[in-house]
Amino acid sequence: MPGSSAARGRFYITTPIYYPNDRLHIGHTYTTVAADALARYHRLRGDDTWFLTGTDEHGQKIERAARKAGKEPLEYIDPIVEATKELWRRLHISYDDFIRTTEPRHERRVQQIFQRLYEQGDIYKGVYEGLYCTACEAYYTEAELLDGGRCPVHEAPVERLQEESYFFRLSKYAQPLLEHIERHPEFVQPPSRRNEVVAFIRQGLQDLSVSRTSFRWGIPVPFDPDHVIYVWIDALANYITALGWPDGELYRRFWPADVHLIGKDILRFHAIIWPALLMALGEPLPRCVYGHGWLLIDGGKIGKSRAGGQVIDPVQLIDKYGVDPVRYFLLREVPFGDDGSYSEEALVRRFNADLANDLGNLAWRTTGMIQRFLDGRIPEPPGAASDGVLAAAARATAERVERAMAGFDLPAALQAIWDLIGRANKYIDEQAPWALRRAGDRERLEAVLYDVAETARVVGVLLSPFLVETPQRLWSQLGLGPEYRPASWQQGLAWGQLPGGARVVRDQPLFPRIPGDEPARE
Ligand code: ME8
Repeated sequence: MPGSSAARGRFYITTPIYYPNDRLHIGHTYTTVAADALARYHRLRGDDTWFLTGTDEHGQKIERAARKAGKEPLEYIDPIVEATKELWRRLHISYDDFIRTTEPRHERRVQQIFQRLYEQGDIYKGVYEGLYCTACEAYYTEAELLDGGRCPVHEAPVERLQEESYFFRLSKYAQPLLEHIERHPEFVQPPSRRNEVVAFIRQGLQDLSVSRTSFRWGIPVPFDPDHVIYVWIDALANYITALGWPDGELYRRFWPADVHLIGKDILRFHAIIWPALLMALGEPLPRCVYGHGWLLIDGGKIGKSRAGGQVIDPVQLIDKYGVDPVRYFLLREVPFGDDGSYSEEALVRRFNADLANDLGNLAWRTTGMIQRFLDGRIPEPPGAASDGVLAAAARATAERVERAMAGFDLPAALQAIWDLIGRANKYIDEQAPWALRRAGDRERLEAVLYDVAETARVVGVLLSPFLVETPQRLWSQLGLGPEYRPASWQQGLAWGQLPGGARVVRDQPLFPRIPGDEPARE
């Protein structure tokens, strides 16, 4: 990448592949927007980056949803997958590949994985009897169930199933997994999730049933087509089938993944079953499985089909507030890793306090003063006339953001950027350009306004991984023109690039305040 001298890294990030049994909601949007911000950040830094998302289309849950709608599975799924892609388009999700598990490129390789594990003895045939939750596509032990034999995730009754089944020798991998987690403490994050995974493995792992005969909608076991492959084996494999495992060019380039970003609901699948499968295949393990918390509404997890529960349609939120306010709210509101509440009121509060007041005002005041005091032209870079305060603050902020991003802590990165915005607003108050003007101190006036405007430009660069329209709008107000794009993160952050003489454009505030601090009326 031109302008970047830093050594290039490599970055492969994935989201879960979502079930297209119903339209996606704000919870799926949360994970995907977070992954997008991380992918954009690494791309901007010049890292060779791959961002994978997709849909998980097999299994009984999908088969039942389709049947209920009187449709064939694919006929039922296709429009939901299209709506999913449309949602990602509206949010400017910059994925490099979208995998559907019904694609031949995936099905063929899942069969190849199953075959190989069978031939080497890691998969064997037996009989399974257990308590099964269809919504989770998972068996539970008695101890894991809620009172009354109900699923701990969906709180609905589980079913007793008995079937001939193939099993994966998960038990064999308990010890190697524990050793791996010990040697690589960053493998499961955040640390609270690591403790949960370690405690679970220490109880001992049972072999896992990995085929089903009770329904047909799945990938057939290649050597025994009465069985379909368990949907979680099918689904987890997407992270390598999409790269062309075992010998595709992308596979060699990007595996192992740097991070599988997921919700904590599917942590055990990703931090236990998936690495055990990879160990059995002799493939390297992902560097990190990051299990973030849940967005809650009124204290409950948002469900696609929670009876009576509210399901928030992200498209409506984008229509009402714009794409960047929605992205910003999701990335900023909840400490990453923790659970947090979603509400439209909170979104409006963030909009008014952070976007309209802090960021919007910085741009509005800066361009306003340049207009009034300097005939609308950016002054020349001040050199020694600058006190260097904002340049130093900007440099320190970039370092804070980089540290936060290395730990996947997106809210902390945004907090750092907002501290810089706050510092610049305070600097305007302290330096009082209007007083410098009255005193006729032209040199200081120009130096102060240059530094504030340059800080706003840098804020645009820092925000580029997170927001998709605002940086350009901010830069155009500073007279940079619609074509301006920093060549890279490093190049964009170099201080003093705002060209003197450019004419500021003061058309409208970036984020007009929403009246009343309450949800706007339709
Ligand atoms: O589990 N808060 O798909 P899924 C935060 N197909 N994140 C949420 C959320 C909420 N309230 N609700 C959903 C599956 N998510 C499998 C995955 S991967 C090989 C197979 C996000 O459609 C979060 O990332 O049920 C969660 O893990 C995922 O959506 C579950 O999506």
